[in-house]
Amino acid sequence: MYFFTIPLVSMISFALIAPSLANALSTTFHDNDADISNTVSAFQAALGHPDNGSAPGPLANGRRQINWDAGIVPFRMPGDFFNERVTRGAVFSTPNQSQFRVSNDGFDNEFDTINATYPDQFDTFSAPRLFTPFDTNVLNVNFFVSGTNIPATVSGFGAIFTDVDLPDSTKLDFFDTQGQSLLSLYAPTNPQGLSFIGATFSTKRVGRVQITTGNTTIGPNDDPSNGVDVVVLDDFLYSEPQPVPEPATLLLLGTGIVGIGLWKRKTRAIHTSMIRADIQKSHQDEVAPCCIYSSSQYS
Ligand SMILES: [Ca+2]
Ligand SMILES: [Ca+2]
Ligand SMILES: [Ca+2]
Ligand SMILES: [Ca+2]
Repeated sequence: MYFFTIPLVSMISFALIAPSLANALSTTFHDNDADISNTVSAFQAALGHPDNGSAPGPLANGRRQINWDAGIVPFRMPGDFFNERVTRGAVFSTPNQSQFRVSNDGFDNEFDTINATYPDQFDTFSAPRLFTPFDTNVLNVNFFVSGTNIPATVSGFGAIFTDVDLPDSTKLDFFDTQGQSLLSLYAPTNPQGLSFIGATFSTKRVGRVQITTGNTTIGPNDDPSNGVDVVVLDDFLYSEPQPVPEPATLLLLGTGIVGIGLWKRKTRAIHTSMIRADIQKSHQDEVAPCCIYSSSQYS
């Protein structure tokens, strides 16, 4: 069942309003349908087609996806694996410099080497592998022009979670390049099943996404009746990472003097300058996420 929360916007079909909410107010979707694939497909369309795979960026259109399932993805995965080895423009980090883990069918199936009860709790959207931070339940996703160290932003990001038992345990926090919060989005519960949440933004660019998986590090038994909710991740989906414009170009863009065709690649130092240049403008903008997607799937 879909539940819509659309402040000041009439309640109409999710599929119809998703592409038409540019500059509109925030919209939330809670979907308890038996299958999240329709919601994921709609989110893919909102991000753009095609799936750009591991092609060097930036590309004009399309999206990137990570499903962790290829054999090349290591069991103990470095945070920069999906920009250095497989070029998809996403770099992961944690507050405590912890490692990341990818499960593996046959050995460590759904993280059963960490806790033998986990296969009874977790499910996959894309079989057979799942993903989790280790020694923490919080990770950050930063974006780069695919295959480079050029910082980038995206217009949308979504992730699939498994075994969300508690309504306030699992979320995505979206930030712009100045670290300003754009949106905090909680995952719907679905014990032993799949939950999907994602958002696209019409006027804002996302510089970082913070993912909170449950309310504990992976390791203990999942025990929501006693407040312990272990959650792990499957697929990530996000729009093509685009380079942050240079400060001078950004200011000119603000006056309409130059067009997007004049945007150039930039360095980290320029990125920092641009952030300062854009702060005043940013504070005046309304935070206006275009479309929010949320669903859960029973399996
Ligand atoms: Ca399972
Ligand atoms: Ca997978
Ligand atoms: Ca559970
Ligand atoms: Ca759980």
